[in-house]
Amino acid sequence: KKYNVAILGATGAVGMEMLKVLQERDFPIQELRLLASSRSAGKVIETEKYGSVTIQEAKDSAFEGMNIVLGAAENDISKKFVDAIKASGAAYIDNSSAFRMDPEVPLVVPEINPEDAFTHKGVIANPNCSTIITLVAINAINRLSPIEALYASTYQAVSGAGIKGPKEMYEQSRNILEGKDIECSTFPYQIAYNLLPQIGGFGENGYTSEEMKLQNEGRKILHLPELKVSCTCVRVPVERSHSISANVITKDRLELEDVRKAISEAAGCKLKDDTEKNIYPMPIETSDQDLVYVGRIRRDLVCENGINLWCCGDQVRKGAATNAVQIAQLLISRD
Ligand code: 2RA
Repeated sequence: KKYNVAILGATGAVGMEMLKVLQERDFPIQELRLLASSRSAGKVIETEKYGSVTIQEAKDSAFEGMNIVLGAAENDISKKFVDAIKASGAAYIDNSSAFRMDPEVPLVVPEINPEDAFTHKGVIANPNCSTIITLVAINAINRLSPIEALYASTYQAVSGAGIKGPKEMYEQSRNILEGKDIECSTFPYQIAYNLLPQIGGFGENGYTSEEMKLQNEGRKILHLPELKVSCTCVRVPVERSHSISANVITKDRLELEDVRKAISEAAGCKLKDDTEKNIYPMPIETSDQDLVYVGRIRRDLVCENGINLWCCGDQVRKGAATNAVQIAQLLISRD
C-alpha cells in the first residue's frame, strides 16, 4: 500500500531532513507534496525516490487527499493549518511545540511509548529535540527502576536554531579569526567560542521554556506524572548534535553493570563507554545518523540511587525528522 504524504515547511532544516529520511527509509509514497511559503512556491526539488516535486504554497486546500502530513513548520503555521489537515483525514505528525502538551494529542518517541501513537485523534506531536535525545538515553534505566528525579544539563547545537544557526556560528568564527567585527542576529550574543545559557524565554521560576520542556514532555512520554526534573539548557558552538549530561535518580539502587547492559541493548542507543580507552560519545561523531550514543555511565557520588551519564544525538535527525518519520512508519505498520 502507498500513501499520500505532505511535508509542511519543506524548505527548512527539519523539512529537508524529513524528505531525506523518507527516501532513506523507502517510505511507500504514492504522492509527495512539499508545502512552504509563497516565496518558495514553484521551486522544483529533484528527489531520488519520488521524482521531481514542485513546491506548493501551504494553504487549506493543499492538504486534500493526503494520508500523512509531517509538520516541520513553526507553531503559528502549525496552528493555522491544523484544522484543514484534520479535515482532510490525514494523520498530522507535528514537530512544532504547539500541541505537545494537549491532553488529546499523544507525544511520542517510538522507542519509548509507541502505543500512545495509536490513541491519536488526528494529531501526534513530535517531542522537542533535547527531550527525545535525553529520554532515549535514559529509557532503559526507567525500565530497570522507575526514575523519580532527573538533573540534566544540555549542550545544544546551533542547528537547533534552524538553517541560520550554523551559518552565524561559522561567519562569526571566520570574522574573529580575521580580526573583523561580528554580527549577532540568530543568537542574542556571540556564539563562536562562547556558551549561551539561554534557549527560549525565561519564566517566572527562572527556567527557560526549553528547560521546562524536559520536565513537561518527559512526564508525558514516560508516563511519570510525578517525575521531578531540573534542567539547564546551554547553546554551544557545535554544528549539529546535542549533548546532555544527565543525573538519573531511580526508585531502587541499580547495579552499574545492569545499567550498562540495558543501555547497550536499548532501542535507539549505542553504548560508547570505556574510560580505560578514553571512549565516550562526542557530538561530531553522532551527526548524520539516528542513534543516541551513551557513555560516562557511573554511580552518582551524591545520591545512592543516582546514575550519571553523557549522551549525544543528531538533533535534526533523531531529535526531529527521523523521530517523525518513525512515527509515520509506526502508524502504517498496522494498516
Ligand atoms: C533548539 N530545541 O535547540 C530547540 C529547537 N530545535 O533551539
